[in-house]
Amino acid sequence: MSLVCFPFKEEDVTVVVRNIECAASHPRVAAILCVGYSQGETWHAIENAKARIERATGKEIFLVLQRRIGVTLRGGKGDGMNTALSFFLEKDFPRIHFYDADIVSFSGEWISKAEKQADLDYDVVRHYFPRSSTDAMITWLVTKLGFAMLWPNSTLPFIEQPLGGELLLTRRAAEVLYGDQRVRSQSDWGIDTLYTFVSAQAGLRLAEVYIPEGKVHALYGGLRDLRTMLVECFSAVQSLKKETLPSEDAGGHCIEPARPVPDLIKQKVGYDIEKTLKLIKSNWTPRQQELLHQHFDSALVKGLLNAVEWPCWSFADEDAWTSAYLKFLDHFEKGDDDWEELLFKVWVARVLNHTFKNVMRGYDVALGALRDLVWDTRHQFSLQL
Ligand code: GDX
Repeated sequence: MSLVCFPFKEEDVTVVVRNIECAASHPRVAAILCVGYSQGETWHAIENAKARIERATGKEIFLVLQRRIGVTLRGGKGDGMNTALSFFLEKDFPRIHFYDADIVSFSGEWISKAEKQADLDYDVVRHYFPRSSTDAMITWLVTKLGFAMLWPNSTLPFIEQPLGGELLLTRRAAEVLYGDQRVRSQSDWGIDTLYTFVSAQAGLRLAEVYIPEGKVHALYGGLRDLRTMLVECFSAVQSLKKETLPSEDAGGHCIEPARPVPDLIKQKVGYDIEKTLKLIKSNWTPRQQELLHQHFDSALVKGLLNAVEWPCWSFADEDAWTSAYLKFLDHFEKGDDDWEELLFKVWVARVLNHTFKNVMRGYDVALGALRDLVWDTRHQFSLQL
């Protein structure tokens, strides 16, 4: 019988309470753990619903505040998830599931699918979803691409959603992760990268299950909403760049095949394009321009500086992004606002280029271009090893 954890900040309380109730009603679930960032409105809504759900389902609901486990990085979702791991390891449940609290399409089937794979002795089970062709731009352009450059011969680049917050860990996996200092330090959005990487490095067996209805959750506005996540996810990859992986996949990796993507998801635009167009133009400083000239290819410099005058993005094609990514891996300094803003601007230009070059040609072309980028990069970097 498993423990299900919902890390939460401030979310639509009706959705959160409904998800807790749904998970608590599942026959394979023994208890629910809600880990809050703070005692705000969502916390109080859970507190108010707790006794009623416990009575109705006979399952205990633990409501705890996240602890400060990392020391150097921002205290965010990483501290929340690691607080849950530490709680889990002190109890005797055999498995823990994590789900984002704000998912409108969450159902008991998500739990059943993960449990079934864990029954086959997989240590980690991740959920993956059909996604819009403008969604997951950090996953594709930062995490999967970074994995393909740094560890091309591993399965890491082919983990469908390496940043997904929906996953099951067995006790063994939780011990490996929580026992790792790098994981405990990663208190911010980089936590998903660390869970994925350290699981692969430790040779844990991974299964991925497909959720055909998709993950319907709170939407982003302009890409600015994703700036912190971008910086923290890139920096997490950068922090691992000298790490090695076992040459063969010790653990094994099994993926449930995907199904045709529902039209609603195919038609969705993942971010507000109009708001985003202004982002490359704004917040320039003389030092950003200096860094740009000092470290990056002249075509990228020219393109970005042109974009100050008028929105443009054609310069930010796949090759330009891959080459800029390598420069960022070498020189990027987290916490330095100019470096962070440069990373953000080049990434925004890349997302706009993808949107106007690939997405305009239809969903299948757009997804094909993202898959090809990872596949070709893996090949290119494999040959360089
Ligand atoms: N305890 C705690 N502490 N919970 C947090 C914190 C925090 O600092 N920040 C966010 N959460 C909760 C939040 O309330 C929600 O339940 C969940 O974590 C995910 O946060 P959300 O802001 O909805 O993230 P978003 O933008 O939807 O990203 C999620 O999906 C991404 C993906 O699917 O690609 C999140 O799980 C990412 O880690 C993941 O990369």
